[in-house]
This record gives sequence, structure tokens and C-alpha cells, in this order.
Amino acid sequence: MAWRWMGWVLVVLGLWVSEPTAMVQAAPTAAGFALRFYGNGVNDIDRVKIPIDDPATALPGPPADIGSQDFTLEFWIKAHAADNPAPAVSCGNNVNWIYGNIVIDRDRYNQDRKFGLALAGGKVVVGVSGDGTGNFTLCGATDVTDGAWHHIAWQRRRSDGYLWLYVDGKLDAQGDGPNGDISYPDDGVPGNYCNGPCVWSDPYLVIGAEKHDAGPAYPSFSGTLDELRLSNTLRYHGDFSRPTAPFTADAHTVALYHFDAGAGDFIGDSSAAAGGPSHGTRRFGGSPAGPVWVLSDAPLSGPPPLLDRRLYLPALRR
Ligand SMILES: [Ca+2]
Ligand SMILES: [Ca+2]
Ligand SMILES: [Ca+2]
Repeated sequence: MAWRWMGWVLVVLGLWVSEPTAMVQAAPTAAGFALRFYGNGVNDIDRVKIPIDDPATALPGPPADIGSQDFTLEFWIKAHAADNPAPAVSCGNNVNWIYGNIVIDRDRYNQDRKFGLALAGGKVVVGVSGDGTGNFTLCGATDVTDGAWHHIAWQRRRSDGYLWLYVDGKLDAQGDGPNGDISYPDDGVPGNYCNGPCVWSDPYLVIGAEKHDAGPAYPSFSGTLDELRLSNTLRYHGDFSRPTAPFTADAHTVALYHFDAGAGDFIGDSSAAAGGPSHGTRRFGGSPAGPVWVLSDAPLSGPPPLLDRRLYLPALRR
């Protein structure tokens, strides 16, 4: 009798071992999902848009409208040089960052108080235009378009406009940028440069594209991006070990995007910052169509925060 039961156990075990994929779902990594952009840069697609102001009111925007205080803007990217061919730019007192493959775009068309981050000649370049205090582009030194994941951290000190750029925890460049408040003005009026007023592009923080679709001279990022955190403090004061787990929100986190929904167009901010949330929207399209959800292979271990799972449940049910 016992042997007959043992036989059944072996048969069931055999089925399980021979078809593990049917029985056991592959567990996502701790980094969850990421977004793969394709650099289309047209028709308001292949990007993530986070509203940072309402042009119809003079109320303050959500907390993702950084720039009135110190900030740290950090994320992970993986990119190849062939997909991001913008050549190196000359840095200094100019807006040349806009000629790189644009990763983060907080531009205002032909107006002051703006900033952004791009890849030019494979290096990270960041730019700031102050409040009537001039323009500045800071060029990084490390090629980040080698197909490996890199942690990028960009800091700005509000008191004097000083900028720091870190790649994988190492200081890559620093410089004294323009002074002043570079947050989006609460009473800002988008200019009339976008086949009409730039209301659909100006008052947004845009990820993965040049926000105004101004043409091929201003190319968009093609590659994978994960874990974007915006903070209202200078987090790093010298070289540091790059993060090894997904970010968790703290008192200085004003917006936090894990990009872990894995489906749909809802881009959740899990910072729980006062005045928020600063949720965004995926704008999908192009050829190849992007951004697509991919299982993230960013080098991050540890479980994703519980808060984030709760945040995404409603989105996944849609
Ligand atoms: Ca993720
Ligand atoms: Ca406003
Ligand atoms: Ca504002």
C-alpha cells in the first residue's frame, strides 16, 4: 500500500520537475520592472509625463516641481552608444545640453527657470537656465553608453546654483551654475512656440524624450530607465557606494518612481510627500513603440517597498 502512494508521489513530482514553468511563475527581481524608451521624439509619445504646474491657476504645483530648494535627481539607466548617437557638446555658459539625447526634460520653451539632463558623446550632460541669471551646461567625463547599468545622481545647491554630477557614486563633474529659483513659476504662461501655446509640454517633467518634439536637432533618449528619486536636499557630500536596493522614501523624498506597474499607463509616485502625489502618465507609441515595460535587471536586491505594491494594485486591476 505504502509503495503505491510513493508511486503517485513520484509521478506528481516528475510532472512538476518536467514542467516547472507551467507550475511556478518566474519571480520578478527586486528591481521589479523598468521602462525601455526608443527615442522616437515625436507626437508627444515614447515618454513619461509628470505634471508640475497647472497653467490655469497660480497654485503651487505638486512636489515633483523641484528647483525652489536644493535638489538631488537620481536614477538608473542602461543604454548603448549606437542608440544615442548625439555627439559631445561644448560645455559652459550655454544651453547645449539640449543637443544631447534627452533623458530628463524640465525645459520651458524660450523661457527661463529650466533644466535637463542628456547624453552627449556618451557622457552625461546637465543644464540649467536661472531666473535671469544665465545658462550653464555641465559635462560629465564617464561614458555611460556601454550597455551596463549606471546610477546617475545630479545635485543643485539653491543658494549659489552649484552643480554636482555623480556616476556610480563617483564625482564625474562639478561647476558653478546660475543662481536662483528654477522651479516652474506658479503663474507661468507657456509660450506660443508649439503649434500653439506649449501647454502640453512646458508644465511637465518629461522622462525619456525631448518634451516639445522640436525636431531631430534635439534628439530623445533610447534605452532603459529605472528608479527615479527626486529629493529636496543634497544627499551626497563626496563619493559614495551606489545604491544596492530600490530607494525608500524619507522626509526629503519629494517624488519616487519605481516603475514597477509592469502594465498600463499609470506611473505612480510612492514618495507619500506632503502636497503630492506627483503621479505621471506613460505616453506609448512610435516605431518601435515605447516606452515598453521590461523586467528590470538593474543591480538592486531587497524587496520592493510594501507601499508600492498597494499603490499599484488599483492600476493593475484596470
Ligand atoms: Ca523598478
Ligand atoms: Ca500655475
Ligand atoms: Ca511652481
